[in-house]
Formats: sequence, C-alpha cells, structure tokens
Amino acid sequence: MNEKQISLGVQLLEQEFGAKRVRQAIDAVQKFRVEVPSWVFGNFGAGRFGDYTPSGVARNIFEKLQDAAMIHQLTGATPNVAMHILWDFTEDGWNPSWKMVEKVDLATRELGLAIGAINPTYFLKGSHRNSYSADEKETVDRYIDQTVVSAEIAKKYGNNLVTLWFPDGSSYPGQVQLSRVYRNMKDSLHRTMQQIDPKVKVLIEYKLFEPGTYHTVISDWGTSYMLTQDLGKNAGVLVDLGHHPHATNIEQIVMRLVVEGVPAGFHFNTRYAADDDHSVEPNPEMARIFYELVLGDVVTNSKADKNWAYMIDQCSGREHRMHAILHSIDSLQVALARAMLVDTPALQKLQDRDELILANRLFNNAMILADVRPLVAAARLDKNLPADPFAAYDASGYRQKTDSERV
Ligand code: AFD
Ligand code: MN
Ligand code: MN
Repeated sequence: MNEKQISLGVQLLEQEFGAKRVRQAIDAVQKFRVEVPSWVFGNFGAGRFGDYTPSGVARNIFEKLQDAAMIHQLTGATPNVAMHILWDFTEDGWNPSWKMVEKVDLATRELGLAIGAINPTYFLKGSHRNSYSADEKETVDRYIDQTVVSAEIAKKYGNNLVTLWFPDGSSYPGQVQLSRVYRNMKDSLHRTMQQIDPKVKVLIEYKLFEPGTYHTVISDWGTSYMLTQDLGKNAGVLVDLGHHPHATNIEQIVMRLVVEGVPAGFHFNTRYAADDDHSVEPNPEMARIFYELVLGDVVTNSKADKNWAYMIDQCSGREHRMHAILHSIDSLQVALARAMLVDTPALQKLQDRDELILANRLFNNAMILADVRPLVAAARLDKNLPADPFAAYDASGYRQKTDSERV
C-alpha cells in the first residue's frame, strides 16, 4: 500500500464512519502497547520434523532481546519484554540468579526496552507430580520461593506484574484426588501472596487441558477468579485465547471481568485445535474481544493502572520468528481499529428497536467488512514508523545479518 492508497483508504473510512471516529481509532492504534515474550524469538523446535527451525532463531536471551528491540523499532508498540524466570534468569536451569537478572536488565535497557511481566516457570524438572498442588513439600516450597523472587524482580526491574500459569492436573481419573490437589493449590497461592508486596499484580492464568488431559487444577476463568477471592486486591485473572473449550464466547468472559473490575490481562494468539499458540490473525473473534476492551476503556486508558495487561503468548515451530511476531502485532492493531470504528450509539438505537439483523450488520460493517489497513498504516506514518513493518524488516538487512550470524 503506497501513501496515496493509504490516504484514499482513510478518506473512504472517514466517509463511512466519520472523521472523528477514524481519528480516535488512529489515536488508539498509536497508544496501544503489548508485551512480547522473550521466548517467542527462541527455539521451540518442531519436534517430529527432525527438530527443524527456521534460520536466524535467537540462541540466547541477549539475541532474543536484540530481536525484541528490532520489533519495537519497526512497530513502536512493544517496549516491554515478558520473561520466564527459569529460562531467562538462571545459570543452572534450577535456581533464579540475581546476577542474570542484572545482566538481562542492563541489556534490555541498553536496547531501549524494559522488562515486562515475570513468569515463574513451574513446568521444568521436578513438576511431573504437579507444582503448586503437589503433595511434596520440597516441590511446593521451591516453587513458592521462585514466585516470591519473581515478584521481587517484577518490583525492582519489571512493571510490577507477575503472571502465573500452572501445568498442574492429571491424565487419568483416579490418578489424583481432585479435592486434595485443589486445596493444595489454594493453600500454596495463599502462602505466596502473604509474602508478596501488594503493589505487585499477580494474574492467574487458567487452561482447560494440557499437559493434563483428564483435568487441570485451574481449568477456567471461574476457578482463577474464585482462587483470587481470598488473595487480596492485587490478584486477578489472565485470559489466554488458546485455553478454552471450543466455541467458548471469550469476549463474554472479557466483558464480565471488565464490568466486575477484576484485575486482568490477556495473552494473545490464535488457535484452531487446542492450545496452538499460533500468531494472532485479524479474525472477527479478535475484533470482538477488542470491542469489549474498548467499551470498558481498559485498553488505551490514560490512567495506566486502569488498563489490562497485554501480552502476546505464542510459540513458533516452523514460522519465521520475526514474521510471526510482526504478524501478531499487525493483527492486534487491525482488531483494535475495527473495534474503535463501531458506532455504538447507533448500535444502541437498533438494539432498542429490537432490529436484530440490522444491529448485526452495523456491527459487522466495522468489525469484519471495513478495510482498516490504511488506517493502521496512517497511524504508523504519523508516528514516523514504517507504514509496512514487513517491508521495512525486509529492507533493513536484519534478516541477512542474523541468518548468517546465528548458526
Ligand atoms: C504455557 C501455557 C501458557 C503460559 C505459557 C507461559 O500454555 O499459555 O502462558 O506457558 O508460561 O505454554
Ligand atoms: Mn498464556
Ligand atoms: Mn498456552
């Protein structure tokens, strides 16, 4: 899309949706920030394909940070990098290391970035009989300590945000006592929160299945929410798009958490089958999720603490890492722009008149049918960012450089 096409496209949107709404959408796209996870740049392997990985994959945390800096340079949208404590801040793979934290923090700041959400790592060696819900005291203690350290890192070096995902569950009925592991989880969370500064927000992620195939201890948003109830005001719920049963109305979950004012965050990705962790696509579901976030004013609120925490949570196997993350950021901006274009007062009138189909059509004009690519491109140009981050990436020579260096 050249500059002429961009400005023509914006004019068409202005004619249809009004100049004011288009301006607000551009502002929102410019303000939107999302964290990238350090691990997205690394090697997850494609398992059965002979461990195939595309060229240029970052080999360590410092190369991951360089990639993150490049992405931020191209998009202006990703100043924070989320970290996994026992992937990014460890020397022996078992204990967190403050020396590593300092090194990584320094490298992050030197690249013009900052450390974002801290993720404790509950799924490494020693977790085959669960982590927080384990019966073994040493396992539980070890993981609680790791979480408390995560909160200290988040406070000192990060953005006061810790996000918890537990692999706890079981694969066979009878394998564990459901009530006992749930009580263990409750108790461990309680012990953790007593040791964490209430300034640090702790979001609990839920997931329907995997690795457990029969049950997961925290399987849905209701469980996450219930568990937060006696943990303090700094505990909340983390929604990950890949963690629900099929056909779940995820925007409705988002709406409930927004209306109830629950501290919350979102892990963006796309899924088709299970927890696919694919790049975000600009699909209608994503636009509908953003519509609820926009209505609730939790996405580009000028009071930063009113906004939800946003992170891309994807793991690439065969995908080119930089393309995969650029694709997600672009898709999120498209989804946000669509949500911003909805004429909510006009929609309300149709709802009042009980015009089901007309309401649906008005909604979808913005949410599905509008071509917002020129709007998103204009938002970038306006901020002296490349209109097309993919083209800018190709032209930068970064790919050739990393392809040849990282072998
Ligand atoms: C796992 C989970 C979850 C979590 C991520 C980082 O599925 O999405 O956010 O690890 O801990 O893959
Ligand atoms: Mn996640
Ligand atoms: Mn996941």
